Parts: sequence; structure tokens; C-alpha cells
Amino acid sequence: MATAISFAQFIRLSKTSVFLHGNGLRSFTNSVSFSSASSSALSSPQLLKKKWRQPVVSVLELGGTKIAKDDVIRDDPTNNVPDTIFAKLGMQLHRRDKHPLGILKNAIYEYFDTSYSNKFDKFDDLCPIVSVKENFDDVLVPADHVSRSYNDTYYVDSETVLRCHTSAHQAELLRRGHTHFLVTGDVYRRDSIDSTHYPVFHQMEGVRVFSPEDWSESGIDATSYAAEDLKKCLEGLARHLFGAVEMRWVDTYFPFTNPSFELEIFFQEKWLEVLGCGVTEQEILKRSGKADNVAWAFGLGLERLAMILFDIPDIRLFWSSDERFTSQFSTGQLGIKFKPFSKYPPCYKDVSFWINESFTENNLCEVVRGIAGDIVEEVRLIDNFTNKKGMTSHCYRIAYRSMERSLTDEEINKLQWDVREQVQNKLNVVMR
Ligand code: FA5
Ligand code: MG
Repeated sequence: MATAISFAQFIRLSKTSVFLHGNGLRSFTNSVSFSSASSSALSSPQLLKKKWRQPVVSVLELGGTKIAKDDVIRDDPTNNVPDTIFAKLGMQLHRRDKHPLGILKNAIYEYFDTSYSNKFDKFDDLCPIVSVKENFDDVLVPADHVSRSYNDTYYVDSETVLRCHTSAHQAELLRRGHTHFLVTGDVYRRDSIDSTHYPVFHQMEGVRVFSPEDWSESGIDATSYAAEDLKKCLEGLARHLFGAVEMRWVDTYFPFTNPSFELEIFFQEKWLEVLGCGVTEQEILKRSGKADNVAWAFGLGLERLAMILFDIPDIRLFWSSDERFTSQFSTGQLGIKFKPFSKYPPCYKDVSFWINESFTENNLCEVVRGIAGDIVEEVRLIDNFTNKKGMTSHCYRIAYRSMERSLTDEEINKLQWDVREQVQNKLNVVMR
């Protein structure tokens, strides 16, 4: 816990500044002998051979590689992957044609295929377990960036993470010579809990590389040319998906693009950030042997777009296997509006404690999620004060609500009891 104080500071930072949270990925698809030789075989074989032994029990198949639970949840002091997260690996919601995320992915493919005559190469099966290098270093994420912290990212070991953005695949695909590509995949982040945040979600990365002849006749410089093209492309995509919709561009910062932007769409009475993008840092192109080119890149949140498109009110619903959810969607149908099948009232429970220096909200959310799973709808700080002795108290309101059934008082009281107990034991805080 030696670094816990700085994580806490980092978290405060990350909540106030607009930028990438945690991200990182390496695919280890061709690292072991039984992997398929598919287009998704991007990897660092030496590293993998060293770190990954062939699983004894094959539980999952990711990007052509079999992975056992103890390859992911390891006896390593840096490992912070809980069972609930392991359970999500390999679900690949984005590859199901009847799932809202699959329908959306296909609709975006259609837009790119039509607008760019099938020029974009598509990847949707790259392994979500990637190296720290791929996730962070290759996209120029500084050594002290908040997203690298154990508080924000799931580490398998000190050199390996569950990717926290699809940008983790950018550099390797560029090195391999791809100039137009889309990468769709599940990404993992330790994060807060509410209706638009979930520790596993899906992103689609897009990259387009330009050659000097593309911009030389335009009369504007290469960077402005790429930025204009990028915005045009994404506005076109938004229109393709939504028709008329209220949207706005916001300037932001990412370590791997400059200038950088976010696109927000007005949804449920609020501006919702749906994607980040920008003109690729020249250093990334240089390292991939494309010093004379310019490129743009974007990373969009599929759940956020799908919530708007299908009127899905809560991000947890994407994981529901309840037929009343799944049966409402069909292949290729974008226009469908989700009809809520249950409106059970939420049940609120508060928990108050004196925090210590190592306390972080992400750690609290992880504890709550570990106990209540998808029954927890939101964890929200409702009171925060520091007394004369310098002790700080936090009160969190936890909303429990199932998307699928009504909960009994007894069940909720038991959950809340367990939360109190584990918050005290695992986070070492003093209950009030
Ligand atoms: C990134 O992850 C950058 N890699 C995006 C990027 C790519 C920028 C290429 C520039 C060039 P960010 O952390 O903002 O950025 O996440 C991108 C999108 O993912 C967000 O706009 C949002 O739509 C979605 N997102 C982020 N966190 C969550 C979450 N916890 N739950 C659901 N969706 C999320
Ligand atoms: Mg963002």
C-alpha cells in the first residue's frame, strides 16, 4: 500500500481533468503454440513466452488463445483482477449480431465501408490481455499518468494489464503497415459506479493515415487537414447512426493526439461524452516508420452510443441475459427503442466512515461490486467533511436495484451488512 497516497491524489486529479482514464492492452494471440494465425495475431512473443505458460485448464478462448483463470487471476502482488472481472473476459458482446453492441458495431462498419469503399481493415478479436508497453508506452502515456495506477487499471502482473482502451493496438497495427483500420473490443477500468460507467465496456478505435499527396493540394497544413477530415468523418457517422441529434465538440487532452477533441451528445437531459479523438502524435507515426505521414485516431464508447440509439437507460443492461432484454433486438435493426420490462424502485442505503490516506472511491466501488454485483446501480458521495482534528468523513449512498426482479428487504440488508463489514476490513476505514 506504499503508493496508495499518490493514487488518492491521482484520483482527485483524474476526476477534475478531462482525459483518458486508464488504458492499456497487448494481444498475446500468437504467443502460444495453439493460437490461430488470424489477422488478430499481434503480440510480443518473447515477453509472452516468458510470462505465460500454457494453461492446464482451458477456460476461455480469446483471439485464438486459450486462457485459464489462473493466467489472469494470479498469485502476484500486483494482480488486482477480481473474479467478477474475470467472468466478463471472453463474453465478446460486440461480436453478437443480435446484441445492441453487435448491431451498433455492424452499423458503424457499414458507414465506413460505404464512405471509404471498404478501405478500413477490421479487427474485433484481439486479445484483451496486453503488455504495459502496448497499453501505455506505445501511445506515449507518461510514466506518472494517472491511468497507469493500480487504482485505475486492472493488472495481471507488473508488465501485463487488461487493456483499458483499444488504443493499445494502434502502434502495432501501424507498424504492421495498416493505414486504415477499426479495432473493436472489450476494455477494462477500475471506475466509479453509475448508470453510464461500468468496469468493463466496449470501444471502437479508428485510425486513418494520410500521405503528403492527400493534403498537399488542399492549401492547409497537414494537421489542420487531418483534424478537419476527422471531424467530418465522425459527424457523418453520428448522422448515419442518429439522424438529427444535438452534439458538440469539446477540446481536450490525450497523450497520443494533438489537437484532441471529445464529442458529446445530449441525452437524458445531459451532455454525454461518447468519444475521444484527435490528430495522432507525430512520434507514434515516426516510430512506426511513417514519419512523412499524418493520421487521425478516435476511440468511441459503444455502450454510450448504444444507450442513446436504443434508449437503454442503464449500462448494466448490456450484460443481461434476461430474455425480456435480449429478445427486443434483432440483427441489423438500428431503429428499435428498448421498452423497460420492469421498473422496480431502487433501495438506498448509506454508509459513513472516516477515511484514511489510502482510501479511494474506485477501491470502495470494487468492494461494493464484489458483493452486490450488478444489483448495485450507483455509489454516490453525498457528504464529505473534515473535523477539527483533521479527520475526514465520507458518506456514500448506495442504490440497489435489480434490472430483472424485485429485491427483498432481507436480501438488501444482508448485502449492506456485508458491504459495511468488507469496507471496514478491506479498506481499513473507521465506520461511523
Ligand atoms: C480513450 O480511451 C482514448 N483511448 C480515446 C482516443 C482514441 C482518443 C484515439 C484519441 C485517439 P476515454 O477515456 O475518454 O478516451 O474513453 C473513450 C470513450 O469511452 C468515452 O468517450 C466514453 O464514451 C467511453 N467510456 C469511458 N469510460 C467508460 C466507462 N467506465 N463506461 C462506459 N464507457 C466509458
Ligand atoms: Mg474521456
